[in-house]
Amino acid sequence: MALNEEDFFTEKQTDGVHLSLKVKRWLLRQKTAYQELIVAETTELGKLLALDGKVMLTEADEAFYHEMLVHPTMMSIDIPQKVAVIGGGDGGTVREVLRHPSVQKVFWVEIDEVVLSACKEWLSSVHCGVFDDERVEIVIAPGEKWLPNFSSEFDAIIVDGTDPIGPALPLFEPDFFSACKKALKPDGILALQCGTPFYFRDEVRMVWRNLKQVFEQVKFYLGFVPTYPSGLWAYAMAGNSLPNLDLKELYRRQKERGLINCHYYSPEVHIASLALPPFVQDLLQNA
Ligand code: AG3
Repeated sequence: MALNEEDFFTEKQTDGVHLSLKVKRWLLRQKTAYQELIVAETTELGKLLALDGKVMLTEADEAFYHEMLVHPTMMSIDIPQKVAVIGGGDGGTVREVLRHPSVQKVFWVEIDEVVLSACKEWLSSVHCGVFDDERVEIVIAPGEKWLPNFSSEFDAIIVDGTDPIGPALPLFEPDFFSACKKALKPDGILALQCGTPFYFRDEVRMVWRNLKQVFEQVKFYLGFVPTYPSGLWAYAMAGNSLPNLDLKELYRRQKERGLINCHYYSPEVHIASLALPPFVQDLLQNA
């Protein structure tokens, strides 16, 4: 059978660079109150979740992203107990948070109920049942409206939003970061994804500037996510004082927490991810 355009999902990563994934079966295409949602079965990368034409995850590489968003921060906290996850309607981020055995409570704050129910139905390999975990409380609300209600409450806040443009923009602005700072315990840590320093130079700079304006300490680090624009993805950790953990201490914590069988995260990768190539250093220096 000849291929036609309908057999591919295409993300326009930039005006001149598109990524196309061949689709075996379209499972869901729905306009929600906030965005257009697509779930499809691809031929090579498992199921795909896309919002507003952007790849949120494929089953093949979602762990690369979720592990790197969550573990560098969670491992940097001595005994993480109370965590807020903002966004991440597919459940992958909450799944990784719950792998740290000291966690007692996760507030999972997602703006779009339709995304939650679609992911619950179609992406069980991603959420692995976290919807029914008794430590998890789901809140349907915009993160930037919900978070300002809290003071000194959370060990970690993890923001799993879409790109720092469009509807998710409030989650990258100084007002929201100030609310995060207030809602964190004194040695709590904020983690977020910041886009790609290769294509989204201005956005990455903007996030860096806004974080530096609010937090005493900010660290950027990088990971590889094959289906995201350029593959090279930036994340940030921010707090009053971020610990510098050495390999030995990371190994100790990894063992103590039973955080084994990761696909991407390891103590070595944790430390290596903080080394920024000169082009990224330059980008941030001139932010
Ligand atoms: N959150 C960040 C996805 C950003 C990808 N950007 C893009 N494809 N242009 C993903 C949600 C996964 N839990």
